[in-house]
Amino acid sequence: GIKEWDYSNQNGPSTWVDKFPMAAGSRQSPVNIETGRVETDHEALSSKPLRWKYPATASRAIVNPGYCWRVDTDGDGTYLTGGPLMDDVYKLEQYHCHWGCSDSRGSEHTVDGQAFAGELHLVHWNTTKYKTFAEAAKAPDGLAVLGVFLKAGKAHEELEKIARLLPYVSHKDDNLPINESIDPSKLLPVRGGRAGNSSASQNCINPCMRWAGRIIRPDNKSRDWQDDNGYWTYLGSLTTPPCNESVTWILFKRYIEVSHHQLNVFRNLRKFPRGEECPCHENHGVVINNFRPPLPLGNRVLRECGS
Ligand code: 1SD
Ligand code: ZN
Repeated sequence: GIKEWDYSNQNGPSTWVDKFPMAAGSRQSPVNIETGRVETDHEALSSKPLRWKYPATASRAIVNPGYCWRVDTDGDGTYLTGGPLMDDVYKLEQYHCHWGCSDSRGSEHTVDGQAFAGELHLVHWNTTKYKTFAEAAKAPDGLAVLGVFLKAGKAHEELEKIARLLPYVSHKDDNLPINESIDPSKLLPVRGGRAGNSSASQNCINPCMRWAGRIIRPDNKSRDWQDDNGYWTYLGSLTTPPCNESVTWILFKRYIEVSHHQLNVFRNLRKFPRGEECPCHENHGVVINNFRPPLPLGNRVLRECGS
């Protein structure tokens, strides 16, 4: 059938606005992060650390929606709170990934104009204020997405569990229950120990208060942002249609490493359903370059936080 949207020349990001007017809004994602212009949160946007917890059993099924791989989760027992989210408690709904055709592109957000090989998104919704994910997805403070950049390098152990399942969901609409433990917190680039009971890992990033007094970073890049165990945050949108302006973005400054081979496994997923003919004129119908290019930050403030 005729696709509503995708990443091709014909139905790609520049055309989404025709069918999804929200894509033309002033609070769109992704954006380019100019590290020299980030504001340190000297107002102490929140005096609370950003905290999260995911039971090791949270990952329930792996899905191929035709434009990425996605792991649907059982939100029970998961939470993300603090930092820019203040006291509201968000639950994990799913996580998924964006990647390129080569290791030099694939992320949605860029840092000083540089793209990474991929970007992982952990999508959460505000259970303090809303009753369902769908309701939250329409609200300005409804969703929170944790973003993690992927860089080609060493193989990633937790992502390897996902890579091993992908051949079973090679085609669009394929869906496979997950019967092993795939721990979303092991996908995050945060060092440090585990706390709490053994069935769930918990972690946190210290309050923005720690940054109090360090006013806007001078426009020099002498300090390597990769050394920071912190994050950038701004208000944005879903990066796929309908591009709802409902997301508080939280992007880790540290990347995780994933091997070239693991990225190639991602690049082998198909955009078309099992049994349908391969659209061989389009890269054999494989899912590649499933990222939206950056949009203007406009009047929005991009803050950094962390310890
Ligand atoms: O691309 C995802 C999309 O697949 C869907 O999961 C949506 C949430 O309903 O989120 C976007 S994104 O903004 O997290 N990329
Ligand atoms: Zn995404």
